[in-house]
Amino acid sequence: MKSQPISFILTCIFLVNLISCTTKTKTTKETPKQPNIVFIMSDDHAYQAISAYGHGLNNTPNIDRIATEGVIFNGGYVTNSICAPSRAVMLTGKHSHINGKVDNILPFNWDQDNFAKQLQNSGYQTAMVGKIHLHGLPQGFDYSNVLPGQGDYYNPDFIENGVKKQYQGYVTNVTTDIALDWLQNKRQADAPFLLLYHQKAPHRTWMPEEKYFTLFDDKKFELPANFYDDYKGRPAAAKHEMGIYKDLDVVYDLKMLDKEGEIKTGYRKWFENQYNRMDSVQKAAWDAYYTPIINDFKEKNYQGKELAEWKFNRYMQDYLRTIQSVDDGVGEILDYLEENGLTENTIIVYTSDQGFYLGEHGWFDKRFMYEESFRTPILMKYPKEIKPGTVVNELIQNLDFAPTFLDYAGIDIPKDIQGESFRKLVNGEASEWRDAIYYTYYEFPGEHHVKRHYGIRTKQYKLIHFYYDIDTWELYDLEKDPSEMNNIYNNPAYAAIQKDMHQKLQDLRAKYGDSDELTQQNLDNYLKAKGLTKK
Ligand code: SGN
Ligand code: CA
Repeated sequence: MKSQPISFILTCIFLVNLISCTTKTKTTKETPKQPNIVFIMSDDHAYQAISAYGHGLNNTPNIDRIATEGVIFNGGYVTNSICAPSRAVMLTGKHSHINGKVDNILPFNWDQDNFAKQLQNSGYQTAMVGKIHLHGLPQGFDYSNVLPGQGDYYNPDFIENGVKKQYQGYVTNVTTDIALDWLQNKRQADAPFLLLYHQKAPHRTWMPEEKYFTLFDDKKFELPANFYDDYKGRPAAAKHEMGIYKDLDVVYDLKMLDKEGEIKTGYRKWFENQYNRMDSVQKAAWDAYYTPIINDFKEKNYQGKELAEWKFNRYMQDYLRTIQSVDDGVGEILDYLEENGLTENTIIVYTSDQGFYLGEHGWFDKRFMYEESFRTPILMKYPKEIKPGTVVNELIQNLDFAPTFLDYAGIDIPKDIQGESFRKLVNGEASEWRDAIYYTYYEFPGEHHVKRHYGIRTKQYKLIHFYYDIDTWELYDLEKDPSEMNNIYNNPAYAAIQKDMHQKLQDLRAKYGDSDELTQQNLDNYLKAKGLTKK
């Protein structure tokens, strides 16, 4: 090769550097670092019990911060108001009849695709911490440390990457510590990350942390207007086993475990098992708080209405106390991200696996397609893109999380995902959005006795079909009757609306690939799994 003068070589080096520099700047602009995602989910957290939703029951300053610094969704719903199915929908972006996890009983197939797998394949570091309630080793996660099944409040067992071990302490704090430890010590700092940080609380039996034993001691919670609901015109609702008065167990749910054993209830033994997980120091603190309440309860010997209202208040106190620890944990995670310069490029979502009744219709628990359990809190922040104080009222569902995260991460959304990314909606750029959402519930015959049903909700109306050992329809005008007390199905004034809602339901079932045949198949599988043959 002919030799070149030095000036020519220098010019070449300069040019190469210039080109590579320009290219570098361009590359950085075109492919920005993908956002980190912290997906916080708690279990059975009613939107009524988040102060950002304005119900005035309690104060959740840390959860509220997510809304203040980002967006709050007033139209957040689930597709199936029960734990494991809700989580399966969240992971897959597909309705229960497609992902197969239709109830808490039938198994979940981890081999199917989920959004964590997608993120992992594109270079994300992924972790799952806390409650997942889906059997088997979580797939799609580099690290998992999860509660077996429902988990326990005190000194809980966890399964770390498939290996079981017990932790000392209160479950909510243990879960937060594991999440912080992963963020600080286990993840690779040079890759974007996905952290699923999922709390067991405030799930039944609402055992509070010592720090919050006395919170709400002097508070008398106001009864919801329909606490004494008579379920007129709603035969499926009338058959429930989730009444605060009728079904909450005084010892198991309300902690009246007297040492003399004079208070005998059906679930006393179950609560003893939970109580006995505590060590002597924890038990001493527990007894110091609850013994005077137990003695007072025995002395007062409440009956009827007085007992119902005492139960309601007792329930609310412990339920809300467990939420206070959840809120503290959210604060710790937010602080960690801030202190480590991770706030700007991290999407944080707070949600629950479904809503919950706080005395509305006289109930605790969930499952029904009525608003309090169908709706779920959803709050999200992402400073890079979302304006602080944004409010979204459109109908979104847990079905939409998977495609939304993939959208933010710049990953193609697989065609078979049924949810839609709500990124554009949040940014005010969506020219159209869905006008109806679909719901299914399958766990019957089962605990709490909520009959199998499916239905749709639009902005103003809701149509529900209860089936199996009943065949009833319910229609609500949610603007006139937001508490769903007045079933207007077959009311001539709503004939046209009813017809339209039936059509919409049929269209939506077809769109999502659901049918009477599939419904029947799911029923047959359920009855078989439970060893039941007839109604
Ligand atoms: C447990 C609870 C029920 C609750 C289900 C489902 N009973 O079985 O009250 O409805 O979980 O909850 S308990 O006696 O075990 O507390 S879910 O959130 O996991 O779906
Ligand atoms: Ca739940």
